[in-house]
Amino acid sequence: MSEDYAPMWESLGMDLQAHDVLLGVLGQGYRDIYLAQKNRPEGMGYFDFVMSEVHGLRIKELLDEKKQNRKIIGSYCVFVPEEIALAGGATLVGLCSGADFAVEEVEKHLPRNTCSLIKSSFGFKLGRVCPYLESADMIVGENTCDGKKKAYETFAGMVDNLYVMDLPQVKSSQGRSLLKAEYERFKTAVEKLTGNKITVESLKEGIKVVNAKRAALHRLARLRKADPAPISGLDALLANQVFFYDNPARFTESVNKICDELEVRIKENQGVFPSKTPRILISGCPMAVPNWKLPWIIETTGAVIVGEESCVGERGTRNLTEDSGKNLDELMEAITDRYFKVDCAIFTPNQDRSDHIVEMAKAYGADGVIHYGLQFCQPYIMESIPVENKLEKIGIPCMRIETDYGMEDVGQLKTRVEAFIEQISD
Ligand code: BJ8
Repeated sequence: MSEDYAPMWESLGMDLQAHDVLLGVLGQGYRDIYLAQKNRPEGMGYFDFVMSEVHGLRIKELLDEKKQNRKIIGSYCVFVPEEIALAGGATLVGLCSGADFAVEEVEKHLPRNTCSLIKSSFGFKLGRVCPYLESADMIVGENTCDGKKKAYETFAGMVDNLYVMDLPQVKSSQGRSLLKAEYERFKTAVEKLTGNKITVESLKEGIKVVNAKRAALHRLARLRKADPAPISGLDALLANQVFFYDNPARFTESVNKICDELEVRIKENQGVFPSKTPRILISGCPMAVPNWKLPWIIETTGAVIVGEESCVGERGTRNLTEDSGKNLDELMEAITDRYFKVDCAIFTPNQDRSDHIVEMAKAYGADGVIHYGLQFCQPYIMESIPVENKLEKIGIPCMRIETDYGMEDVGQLKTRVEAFIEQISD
């Protein structure tokens, strides 16, 4: 990091010593996993910079925004509409965490058999090591899986600015009405937080900005259909992760720049790995920074990841929001329509998700699907069995993996991934 950010972190009430340890691990992991890759697009230099400054410059920018009276909203789920936050003059940042921290302390508040993602969010709060969390003026929790919704009850006692959004579990007309009502309630809460009234113009602008971000990722996704693959799955995952933190306009521009470069690569038949490298689609739980374990294992074992059916990936970004509404209600309806299509495994039944996995496997020319389930994540692990059955029935091999954020199972995972790659290479 180019500057001394210690005073800034201290002003946020962070534990500097613990935070140094975290940054040390993160930096080392990034060097070993990301910078060790070969043939990376030059445009990834931007994301290397973002990662090197992820707790530095970006936090400084957010604090500068706060000085200008802009509010920061933190969120743990792709169901929280960034369009509404932006329209109200707030900045939305993702808070999900992809590393274990303060585990002993966390297990005083949560049962051991809680998924790593939830535990990590608690660990980052209890350890006081997340400057995004500490900068947020409002933290939005959502009633999705049982683990999250019960965890927020405890979390409410650890922060003084938790806002809980209720979410439907069934894609019925009642479910849609609930989502719409909750988005209206969120709109009012954002207006109260920022003191700004959301207007047709500001909401249209918010939709435009978020659509542009998503469209850039759609373009990147389409380019990954090429063989040889022009970008590694690790790098594409990083772009999907940074989506949640970066300044939206700068993010869009940076992803589009990489896409320009990839188009040239494709024309010149240059790949990040040789042509005919086995192609994997990853499907399942979201992978938050710095959870790169499984993609790193896959791509150092002779395969390339060509898509992510995940909330940090296509499930989270796949649809744009219609922006032709003429009044606030029409625009809020369009936002509701867009988010109601997100096929998170908390929904029942959830046929759309397995259909989408098949569609993605075919579209990206995947030779096989690796289903990634975080240990103790009931919704995704439960769905992984019918997903596997469906894929196998149409001749797409699938392997189900259950893991956590620990590194103890790396050897065992590598052996399984190796066997799977061998199977799909035949
Ligand atoms: S829309 S996937 S971001 S809820 S891994 S905490 S499900 S036990 S994260 Fe998610 Fe929103 Fe759904 Fe997407 Fe629970 Fe499973 Fe843990 Fe999970």
